[in-house]
Amino acid sequence: MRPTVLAIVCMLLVATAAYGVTGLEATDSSGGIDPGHTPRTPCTTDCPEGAIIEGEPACGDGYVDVYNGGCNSNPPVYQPITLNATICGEGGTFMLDTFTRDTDWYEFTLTEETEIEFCLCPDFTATLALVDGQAGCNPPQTIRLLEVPYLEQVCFAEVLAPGTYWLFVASLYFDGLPCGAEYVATATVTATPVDDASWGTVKALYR
Ligand SMILES: [Ca+2]
Repeated sequence: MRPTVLAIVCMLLVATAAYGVTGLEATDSSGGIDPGHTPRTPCTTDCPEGAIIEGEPACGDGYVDVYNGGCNSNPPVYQPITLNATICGEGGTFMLDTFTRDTDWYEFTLTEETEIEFCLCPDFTATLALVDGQAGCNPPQTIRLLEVPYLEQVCFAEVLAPGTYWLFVASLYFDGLPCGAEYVATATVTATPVDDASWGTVKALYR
């Protein structure tokens, strides 16, 4: 390969990698999509009563996400949720200059340390991620990044410090998924922090 051709190929590879970061396709801080999470249980995308309806316009060729595309929108835009949320959303892939995918970013803010369980049941092969909003978009700082199989529910739990976080749901792939594919995601508080007074209480017992 001539040097000039090699240089062009390298530039393309770098450009592709940069796009991947923006699309949350790149590796997270732990080195990549984590395939090993359990439990995986069969599920349906029937929307439970009382759930939040995502409400994003259906994607399709030429679609520009100004609704909840998070770091992939310009300017970035996030869909606020309150915790103990069940969200019924939709995903898909389409053509926008190149093959791309609808990404959905849900934002919540914690005022105290909180343990939260996140679950996703998609009717497509999906990416589920938790992103640290404090760090912004350049690049997004991924806390967890999971592949979720078709019609299987995958969950994970995290203890999170006060701050703003983004829950990310999208097709794992950038093409081949007609828009309107459904998912149900949940974000459930499972524990609030041990009371600040507890250590003081313990010390009081032994002083
Ligand atoms: Ca979206």
